[in-house]
Amino acid sequence: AGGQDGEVQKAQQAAEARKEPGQRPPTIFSKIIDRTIRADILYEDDKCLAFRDVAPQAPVHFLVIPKRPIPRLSHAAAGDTELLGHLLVVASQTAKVEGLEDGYRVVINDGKQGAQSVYHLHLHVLGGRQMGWPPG
Ligand code: D5M
Repeated sequence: AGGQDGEVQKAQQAAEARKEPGQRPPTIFSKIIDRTIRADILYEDDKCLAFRDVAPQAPVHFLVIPKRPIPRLSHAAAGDTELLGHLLVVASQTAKVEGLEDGYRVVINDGKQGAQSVYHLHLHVLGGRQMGWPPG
């Protein structure tokens, strides 16, 4: 025990720590999709889900996520074009249902500097108050 085995284990742990968060396995949003955990769902179809954010930053704040888990926007590929367009259309339609006729903000946080915390791509839709610019 110890010696070489310990070195191998240390190297494996270091490799794991270096991994991008986006390469790690399923997130809490997968559990919302499969109904393992509860969410206040506003819209669902075969490709996506919209639900209220648990920590709302505006009077109306919901997320739109694809059911197929793309970890982050920077991992999106040409084959995701139609799905990403669909998410925007669902964001717009759900905003309408939520009464955001005076406008709203759509945000995608990507990676560390984008302040992404859940590595399952999601659109934030925020409304019901005046937004500022630039964002923080
Ligand atoms: O934003 C991730 C967002 O996800 C953040 O605004 C909180 C929200 N969140 C986290 N867990 C839940 C659950 N369980 N339900 C609803 N909303 C949730 P990001 O862009 O990654 O920083």
